[in-house]
Amino acid sequence: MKMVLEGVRNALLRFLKSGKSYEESVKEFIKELQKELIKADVNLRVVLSITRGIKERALKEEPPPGVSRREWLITIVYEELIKLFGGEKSPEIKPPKKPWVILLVGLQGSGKTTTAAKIAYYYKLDGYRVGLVSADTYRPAAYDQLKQLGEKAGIPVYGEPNSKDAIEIARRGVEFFKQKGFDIIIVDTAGRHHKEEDLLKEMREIASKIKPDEVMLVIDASIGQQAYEVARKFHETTPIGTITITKLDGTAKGGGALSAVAVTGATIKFVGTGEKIDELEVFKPPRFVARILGIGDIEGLVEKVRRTKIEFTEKDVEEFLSGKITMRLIYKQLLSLRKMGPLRKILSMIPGLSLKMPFNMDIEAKQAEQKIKKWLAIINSMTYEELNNPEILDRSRIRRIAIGAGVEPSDVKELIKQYQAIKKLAKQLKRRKDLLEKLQFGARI
Ligand SMILES: Nc1nc2c(ncn2[C@@H]2O[C@H](COP(=O)(O)OP(=O)(O)OP(=O)(O)O)[C@@H](O)[C@H]2O)c(=O)[nH]1
Ligand SMILES: [Mg+2]
Repeated sequence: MKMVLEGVRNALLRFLKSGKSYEESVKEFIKELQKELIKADVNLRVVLSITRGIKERALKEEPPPGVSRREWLITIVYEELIKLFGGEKSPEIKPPKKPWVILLVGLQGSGKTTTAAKIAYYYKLDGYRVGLVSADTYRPAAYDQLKQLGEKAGIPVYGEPNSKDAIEIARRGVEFFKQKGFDIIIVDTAGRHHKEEDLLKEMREIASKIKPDEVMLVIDASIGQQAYEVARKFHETTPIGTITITKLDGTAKGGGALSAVAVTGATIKFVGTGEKIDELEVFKPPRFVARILGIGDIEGLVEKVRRTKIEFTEKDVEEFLSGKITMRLIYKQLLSLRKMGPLRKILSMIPGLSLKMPFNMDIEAKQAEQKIKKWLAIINSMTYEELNNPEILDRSRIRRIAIGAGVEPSDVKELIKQYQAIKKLAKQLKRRKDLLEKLQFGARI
């Protein structure tokens, strides 16, 4: 996919390398970001609100330990851009039932026929039996166009080139494939009406006749933020289930179209990135944004920051279950507790274990937050040696750590107690795990 918003990445790189003060560079970066978003035709009000949000977070938020403020800004930009393009959610691709009927609608030339073939091909590769229906009676040789595309991809096409009744063709086409036991049926419609009302009317009639499981609106990315109005108008006529944005490869306005559609709350399912049959991608905002921000250096940084934020690796869990506990692991647990503690979730999924993590016991939410802050500061004041082997913490070390963290020695002792509790718990767990494994081993023999 050709880069929409490529400039954002360059601006970020400049920001990372800038010799100016952090505040100065943030300001400069924000200006460039605004320019880039406007160039991509993102709505001005949206541009201002998103850049204001980024600036505020950049100046106020403290990065997690081990991450510099400059690196942290990348995460902020990453997260805010994801929101701009529709959030973390991924579209549902797998049809929830069979047969699944998709009705494609959209303005003239938006790419419906091409997209119909692309989607058919996409699902065919996924192992579905897919049929195409040509219900366009306006465009000359519309049936031939779809037939040719279908032939290339090995997908059967239903059409009645001599009929003018689009609604009946659609109905019979869907019936034809249903009877043959096809999994997915895609109906291509006309965009070429003299008046827009006629188009909307036909679309409503076809929809009420064939009762599609999914109405997909196809929008050409080059209309930029006008995509908002188009999506809204179509949605008013027939509830639009999903949206595909085409020609993202050929326009600088793709950012505008994507963000405008995201604002309507509609799900962008696919994006078209070229004329060829395989130039179609499932639209996942995080992946899309990661790509805007670029591969290599920036992506690595985002990863690093994300990993600091995203709790546990498999190795951590393994270490925990093997009873090997370090302060590092506890540190991660503390960080993750701020967001629900997946380790705890993992533990709760182990059969036969209903346990409470000591960290969660009897601590009210607010107090917990304060305590977690304190504990994080304490762990930050420990040496590597102490982190890996907390047993060596004696009175003088505890005092040093307390002074470094700006807390009382009793706070440090409390953390050590928690550490010991977790360690004990891990040992019990290990015993049960060993036992479980033995039992399973025994069962296999
Ligand atoms: N570059 C590029 N071209 C595309 C893409 N999708 C469609 N096109 C081109 O856009 C033109 C119009 O595509 P169609 O699929 O015929 O559009 P349509 O909506 O069916 O048009 P009507 O049936 O006349 O309403 C064709 O030349 C396609 O090759 C895309 O993702 N990228
Ligand atoms: Mg067409």
